[in-house]
Amino acid sequence: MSDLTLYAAPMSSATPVACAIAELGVPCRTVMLDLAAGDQKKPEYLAINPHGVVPTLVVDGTPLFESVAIMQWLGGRYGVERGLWPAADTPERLTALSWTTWAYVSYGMLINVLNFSRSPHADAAWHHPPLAEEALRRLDAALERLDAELAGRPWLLGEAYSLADLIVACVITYSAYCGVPLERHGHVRGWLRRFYQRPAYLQTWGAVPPMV
Ligand SMILES: N[C@@H](CCC(=O)N[C@@H](CS)C(=O)NCC(=O)O)C(=O)O
Repeated sequence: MSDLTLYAAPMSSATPVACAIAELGVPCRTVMLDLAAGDQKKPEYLAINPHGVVPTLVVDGTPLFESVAIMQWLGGRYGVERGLWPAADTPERLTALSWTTWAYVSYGMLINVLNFSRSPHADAAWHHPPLAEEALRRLDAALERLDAELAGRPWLLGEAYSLADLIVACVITYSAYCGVPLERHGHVRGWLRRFYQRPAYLQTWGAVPPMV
């Protein structure tokens, strides 16, 4: 068992990682940073994460950053023995890596474009309605592909729930908060509803989101 410390902030990119840790039931110290107060830009934190953002998971003294890398590592290290992550050298491991990285990198990039081009939290000078429209169109097409993947099976890897579901579902939930419509994607909505029943989800977020 490694010594783990998670640097986090409430309702942030660190929350899916906290949820994964709760799902796995591994002991982990949590250090809550106050982002509004700028804790993440203090020299002592920049020494473990030069990007000055949460989350960072310090594993036996070595920092690991980027949520998706942290959760994929947690899967390999603790998930296999708990039946929550596919074993190395299985086709399911490849599927898990594909969809989880897709969610954070490809789908996540489109969420960022959407947010920069229309979010009230982004500088109004960056707002660009045609770009927002195009991002929404591409996000919808991406959801259609995820919906097709989930047709005929309850979870991303088949019959069994895994951390792959947790990782992808957290990104899709965040996109819904950003205003990406899910109505057209019934398999995605059914899968999210199943995920929100997980005790680890309820323990971390406290309530089922209204959008499904
Ligand atoms: N791609 C990164 C994103 C990390 C990130 O942007 N975290 C935000 C919180 S949601 C943060 O720490 N922001 C503080 C800041 O930018 O100063 C990850 O998934 O780990």
